Amino acid sequence: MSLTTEFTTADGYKLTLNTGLFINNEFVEGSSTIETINPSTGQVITAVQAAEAKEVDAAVEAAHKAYYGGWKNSCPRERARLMHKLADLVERDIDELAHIETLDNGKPLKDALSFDVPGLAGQLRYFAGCTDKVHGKVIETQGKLSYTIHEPIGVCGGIIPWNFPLAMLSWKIAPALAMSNTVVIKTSELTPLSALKLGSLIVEAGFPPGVINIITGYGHVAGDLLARHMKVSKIAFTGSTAVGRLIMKAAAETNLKKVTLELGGKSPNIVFDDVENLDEAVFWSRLGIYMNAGQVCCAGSRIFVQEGIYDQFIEKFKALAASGTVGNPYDANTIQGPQISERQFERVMGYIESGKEEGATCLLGGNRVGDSGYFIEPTIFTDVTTKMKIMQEEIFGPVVAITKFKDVDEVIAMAHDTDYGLAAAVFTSSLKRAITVSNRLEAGTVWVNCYNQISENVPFGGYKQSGNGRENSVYALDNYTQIKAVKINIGL
Ligand code: TXE
Repeated sequence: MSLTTEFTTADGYKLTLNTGLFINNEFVEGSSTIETINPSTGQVITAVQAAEAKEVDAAVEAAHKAYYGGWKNSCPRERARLMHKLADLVERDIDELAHIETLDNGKPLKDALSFDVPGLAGQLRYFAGCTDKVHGKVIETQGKLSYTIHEPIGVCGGIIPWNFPLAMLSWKIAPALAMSNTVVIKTSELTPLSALKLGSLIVEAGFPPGVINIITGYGHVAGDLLARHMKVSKIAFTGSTAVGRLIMKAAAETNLKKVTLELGGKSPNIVFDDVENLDEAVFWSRLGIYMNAGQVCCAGSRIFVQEGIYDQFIEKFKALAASGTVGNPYDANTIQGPQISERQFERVMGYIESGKEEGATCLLGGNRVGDSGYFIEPTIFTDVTTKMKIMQEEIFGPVVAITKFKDVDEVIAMAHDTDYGLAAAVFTSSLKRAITVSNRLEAGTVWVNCYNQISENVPFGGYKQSGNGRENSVYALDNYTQIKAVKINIGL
């Protein structure tokens, strides 16, 4: 059976897509298949193999064998060499990887080229540099020599979403590999293709079989099996808060594997009337909500604007939001592609309806774009109250709610009126205000005079129900190591 499919993208790029499960450095058949859809057209791209119990077991066994067969005690310099080599190959094949990402996910090709694929290479290189920089401590204790060692954990599972398939994969594999763990990644059933392509590069880079395994499958089947597997010692999840709870429960009911979660958000973006440059605040605020068609966990979906500049902000923001091209993601002018699936499209449209029903004003958009694919107009709601559904729940689409505020206390109270705490932003020209408001905000990231600026060397993660643990930066290494204390009696 062939485990590849030929495909030509809308801009004429010829692709050979891997469709097998990547286990033990080989592409293999699964127990069933899943069709993956091009969200720009609604048409099937191809069917990929899907993992069920047998294949999840095979992937975990491969990772387990690779861990005890040498990777656990591998030389840091060798791990770094392999990770840099993989990054080289990712950079070599950036066009191909970006075309696959755009095909399967719908994001503008220029975004995949400038953010997603370089992000993957960047993660690999950053964490390659960490392989030989994690040390224990010597601790003074009377009559004993005490020291600590940071050891790997073992087989690490990663369950990733569809909004940034390659980037999310890299957040899970790079720190794990650097710290001598082996991995099994379950991609989203909606976007399996780019990760499977990476499988070929993993073999070419020379990683030993079983160190990195990539499987596709349904969440409630393959994802649940991975979260419950007794030989998986740690699981990292990015996705919805509802499934995050299930992952924790699965871990609690089985081997108490370590769990890190990166979940949803309803991030506040606060614009004070002392901004130095209103156009810049509008530019960043637009990027904050409409990037990736609003399918970003830290999207600035609630904008709070101080009353002195409210009318001006609304006018400029509406004009800018209306100006971008929504459509074919391979077109260089396109700023916004489709929602990922029909289900997500319907879900976002449902939120737009609920906003209207609850009495908010739909100032811009609110409609489907075109008659094929899952495109939605950039949408703005005003006249909102904090208890409306569109102010409380993560919409995960190009929909923003804009609210007027008077002073700092009022806006902090409104900003905190949500279960989430992933990110926030403050626009102001006052250093004091930037710092004091940042300090008060309950969020894992606060951007000042910018938005959605994420890098591999700065930690990222949530307060409140947006998750636990931090990804990116040296903080992420804590998730992939366990500390052993050794105490030697030296008889003094
Ligand atoms: O997410 P799911 P969905 C939010 C966003 C979006 C909503 C629903 O609000 O509208 O979630 O999206 C796997 N055990 N985010 O339904 O289901 C699934 O296969 C184990 C925020 O697509 O959480 C996929 O690999 N795994 C977000 C992954 O979980 C399970 C990104 C995410 O899918 C599982 C995506 C189970 N029982 C959605 N059920 C972010 N934080 O960036 C599903 N999965």
